[in-house]
This record gives sequence, structure tokens and C-alpha cells, in this order.
Amino acid sequence: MSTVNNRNSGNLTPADAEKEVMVQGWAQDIRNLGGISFLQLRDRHGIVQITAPKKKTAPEIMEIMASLPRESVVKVTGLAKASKQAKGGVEVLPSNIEVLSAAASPLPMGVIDKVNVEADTRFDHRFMDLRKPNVRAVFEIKSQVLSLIDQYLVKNGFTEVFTPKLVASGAEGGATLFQLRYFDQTAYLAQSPQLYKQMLMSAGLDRVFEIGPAFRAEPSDTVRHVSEFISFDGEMAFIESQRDVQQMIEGCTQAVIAGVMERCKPQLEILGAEVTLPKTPYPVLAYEDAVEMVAAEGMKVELGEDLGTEGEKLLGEIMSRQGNDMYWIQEYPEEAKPFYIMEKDGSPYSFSFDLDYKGQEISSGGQREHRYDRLVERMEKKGLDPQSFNFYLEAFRFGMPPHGGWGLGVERLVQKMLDLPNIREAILFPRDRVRLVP
Ligand code: AMO
Repeated sequence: MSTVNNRNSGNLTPADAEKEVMVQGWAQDIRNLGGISFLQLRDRHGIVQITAPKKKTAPEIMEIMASLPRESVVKVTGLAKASKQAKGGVEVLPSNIEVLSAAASPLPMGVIDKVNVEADTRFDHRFMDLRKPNVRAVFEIKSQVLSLIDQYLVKNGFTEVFTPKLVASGAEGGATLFQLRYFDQTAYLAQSPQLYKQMLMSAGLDRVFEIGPAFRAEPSDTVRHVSEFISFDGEMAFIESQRDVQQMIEGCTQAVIAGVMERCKPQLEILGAEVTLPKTPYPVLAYEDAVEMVAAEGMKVELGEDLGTEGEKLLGEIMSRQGNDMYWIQEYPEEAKPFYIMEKDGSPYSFSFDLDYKGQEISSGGQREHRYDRLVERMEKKGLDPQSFNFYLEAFRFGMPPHGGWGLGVERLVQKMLDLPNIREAILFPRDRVRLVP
């Protein structure tokens, strides 16, 4: 008996011709034409055609082919044959078909049908939606993004850390905190690793990064806000200025985009996405200049206010006309920034920045206030009770180096890199105000 070669359906090539092969996958499409039956078998790597001419195929197999519901999972053994008609130049003549899991019908949504399916239907049946190669490709790319981030930061002397997601106080404002019962106390889901990554600067870990879930009770229903996202955070001690932090992010985002262009060619082709490497160095805009630039094009933003979604978009268009996809906005008024950001003495500004990519903020950060007294002052100024941050403040009383860092929304980076219309396309099971299932 000849050896059976296990193959991924999409990986069979004409070089496999005349071999006994075994392939498994989903029955994407079945055609029974009387004298011959065709089955398009799909797996993660692609599609192979199973061709069953009635004259050369056992009647039991013809019967299975005739009654097999679409999207069932099957295991096919047979002879691989070179074929000019079949996709990939090879087909399989089945000597055995085993139905591993028959799909019920009707299907909740089609996988290959060209009909436009509502986003809600897609997210309701995400397991089915993800069977589409273009939907799945985004997650293969996202996985590479995470591995590239990791590689870049480790190369730059960072230690990967994991901080608690069940916390006693929030760092990014009370309005977006998810509250829950924690035995007999009140706890919150972490909005960011902010307080912990700063405490680790006092611990001497020097350069840390974390890639993990962050939770925000975002009431806004937009294409760039969700209530659970993956935050890529970094913190660096002994910095001279926020510029040190910005250089690290810039190096990292460039390495990630270049890495995706190199590693993810098949996925980018499936998506029809053209990724280009942003121009470096990323231009630096002062916040007030950014406000003026959008004002010159007819959009009024009050000084001290956020540019807002529309302002960011317009600024993105202006910068894109100058060939810039990525740019910094800095010199934000200290009033607009959280308590942990350092004030620029003698001015209303702060040592903070945002990084925008094609008209959308993807990261923000800055130099931190590491002086205990000044930090407490800033908390009080922002109406916070320093008492409830004791665990954090203590780390500033016994030797805290100057430091700074950033938070970057991984899905926003993926969204903008691939020009996806909605951040939810970069999240397997998105969470927002109206979605908690699946
Ligand atoms: P910030 O609140 O700006 O800063 O968040 C950092 C980055 O996280 C992403 N992000 C989101 N992505 C999707 N949905 C949301 N609801 C959402 N909220 C934020 C964005 C944003 O730029 N502690 C600081 C960072 C620091 O200073 O180190 C912080 O969390 O891409």
C-alpha cells in the first residue's frame, strides 16, 4: 500500500501528483453534475478540488458527495492528479471520504456568497465570518505585529511584564471605569497599566513593556472606540526628555510596518492592502499649530480642547497631502493631560505627546512627574484624592528616577496600517456598549 501524505488542502502542488494524499477541511462548495461531482475543500492555507468521476468512484463516496451539506468538515484520502482546470494545478480523486462533522443547514451566514452581510450578523456569527480568508488574514497580520513589537523591544533592552487587570483605582479618569464586586470590596477593570508600569521604574526594572487587555467603559459609538482593546505600553527610566520615548516608539512602529510588509505578503494580497512605510523622522506638530492648521481649513477647535475625531481626520488629510502618514502632536496644555504627566514649568504646557497615523491617534504618552510633592499637587489640582493612590505614591518617596512612557492601541495601529474601516475588524470578538456576546 502506498504511503498517505498528509497535506494541507491549500498547500497541495502539482509536485504532489500521482501520490496518495490525505486532506482535511471545510466543504466550501459541492457540485453534482450527474457524471461527475466536485468538492472545493478549504482550510487555512487555501482550497483544493476533490474530483469524483462517477465511473471511477465508489458509489458510497458519490452518495456522500451528493448529500454533503456545505461547510461540513471532511477528511478525504485519494490520489493527487495534475489538473489544468483545478485551482493550484492539482486535484484529488477520492478513495475515501469521512464526514468528521456535518454542518447543519441553513447556514447562519454564507462564507463565499457575494451578498453583503450586515456587520452585526457577521459579529453575531464570528466563527463563521472568520472562515473567510480576508477576515482571517487581519488576525494573522495582528499576530505578526505583536511578535514584531516583542522582538524590537527585547532588542532594545526592555523586559516584558504583566500587571493586574483587577485594580482598586483607575488612572485614566472615572468616567470610563468598569466597576465590579471583588469579594467585599469594589474593584475596577484596569484602563491601562499606567500606575504599575511607573511603580516598576522605582523598582529598578528600568525599561518595561506590556501587551495586554485594557478596559474602558466608552459610551461613544465610533469606529475607533471599543470597551476592550489590546494596549501596548512601555515605560523607560533615566530619560533626558520625552524625545527619548518618542524615538523608541518611532523605531518600533517603523520596524513593525516594515516587518509586516516583509512577512505578511500572502495576507496583504488576500486583503488587497497596500502597506507603505511612513516617512521618517515623523514630523512634530505643536498642539496649537495643529489647531491652527485645522482652523485654516474651516474647522473650529477651542484651544485646550481635544482635536476630536473630525479634527484628527482633517489634520490627517492635511498631513497626507504633504506625504506624512505618521506625525507627532505635542506641547499639549497641561490641563488637558492626566495627573501623571509632567508640567512644563513657566508655561501652560506639558511634556506629553500623541502619535497620529493617517488621521487617528494611535498612541499617547510623555514624561512623567517623578517628584513626589509635585505629583501630589497635580493630583489635587485634578480633583483626585491622593489617599486612594497611596500604593502608587509610595513608590515615589523612596527613590524614583525620571521616566516616561507610552500607551499604544494595537488594534488602532492594525486598523490604520491596513486601512480597515472599523477597529472592530481587528478584534476577534469585539466589545462595545451594545455587544457582550459572543
Ligand atoms: P490613552 O488613554 O491615550 O493613554 O490610551 C492610549 C492608546 O490606547 C488606545 N485606546 C483605545 N483603543 C480602542 N478603544 C478605546 N476605547 C481606546 N482608548 C484608548 C489609543 C490610545 O492612543 N496611560 C496612557 C498612556 C501613557 O501615557 O503611557 C493612556 O492610557 O490608541
